[in-house]
Amino acid sequence: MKRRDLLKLISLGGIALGMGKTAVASAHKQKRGALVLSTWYNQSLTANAAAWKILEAGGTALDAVEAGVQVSENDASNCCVGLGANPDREGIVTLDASIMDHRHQIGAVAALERIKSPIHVARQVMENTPHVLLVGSGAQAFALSSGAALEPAELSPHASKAYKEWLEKSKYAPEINIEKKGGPLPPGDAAAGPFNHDTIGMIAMDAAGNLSGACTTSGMAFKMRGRVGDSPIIGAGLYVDNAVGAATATGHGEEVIRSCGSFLVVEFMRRGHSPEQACKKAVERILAITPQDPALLQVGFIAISKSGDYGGYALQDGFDYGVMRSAEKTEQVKAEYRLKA
Ligand code: SD4
Repeated sequence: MKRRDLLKLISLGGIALGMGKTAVASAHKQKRGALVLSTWYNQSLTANAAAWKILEAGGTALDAVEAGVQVSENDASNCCVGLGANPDREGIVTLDASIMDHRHQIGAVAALERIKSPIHVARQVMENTPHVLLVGSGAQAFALSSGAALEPAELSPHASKAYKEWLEKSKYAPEINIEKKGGPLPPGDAAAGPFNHDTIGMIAMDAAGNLSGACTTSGMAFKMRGRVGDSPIIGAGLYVDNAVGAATATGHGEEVIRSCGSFLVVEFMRRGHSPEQACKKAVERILAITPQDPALLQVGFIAISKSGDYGGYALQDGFDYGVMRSAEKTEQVKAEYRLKA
């Protein structure tokens, strides 16, 4: 099914693929049990469904989040995840990813080129090296030595078109996520226009009650060469403390790094805040500390607590996330947000 059709079905009430309706954010109380959340409407339902297959078969949250975000990595039409994504301002696709499990094991890659699944390489860094983050050509060499293939350097058709359009002005001004202006656009195919986001961050709890998370992205479209965002930075784009909860972020990575955003969300949950409250407080921290004009920023967080509650919150309108709790119960939630007009 094309993602645009998928979106239509969702707005009609989600009759396909066992989907639920788009919900409005509220307090989400949940008894412990398998659960998966991921960012952005145009990919979260399909990614969650892949993660769910693993969770319902009794698999680990770690395996689930890896398989879940790989749906986006493998989707050549995705503007912002995997090798089909928008390039940096030199026209080169560079990918960032991180993964974290319930034992505080972490792995990440940044500025990785021509490798299909950055999240898998991040997991290999976690499991097969004494390190936690590999970057650039070293990360690529590690991926190749670990069995990955070197993929072609060509841009996908939609990325090539978007890059050519960007080159006409070559304006270096990372922009706010486009949904702000009037709600969600159709999914990120060429016709949908210049999406500048759609990082997938996914967090999950398995049947054993263990938490894990994964985050993977091409980062900000047309970024400076060498720019690394929050997604591969543990504590910023992703954090898991199995005793407390898990959180992941999307949006302007610089702000998420500045605030140690996902770590902050988990720490607010440790102090007793609900996942949504914790996400809100982290957004408010960003508002309080950013030297940037907040009207030009977007940041969204999602979180799961150890008790199985979940929530999300964003700085601006337009952030949604997907939630899946059973084969029948899969829905998209429009996150509450802080900057109201
Ligand atoms: C970054 N946080 O590299 C990522 C971008 C993003 O949806 O989330 N896009 O800053």
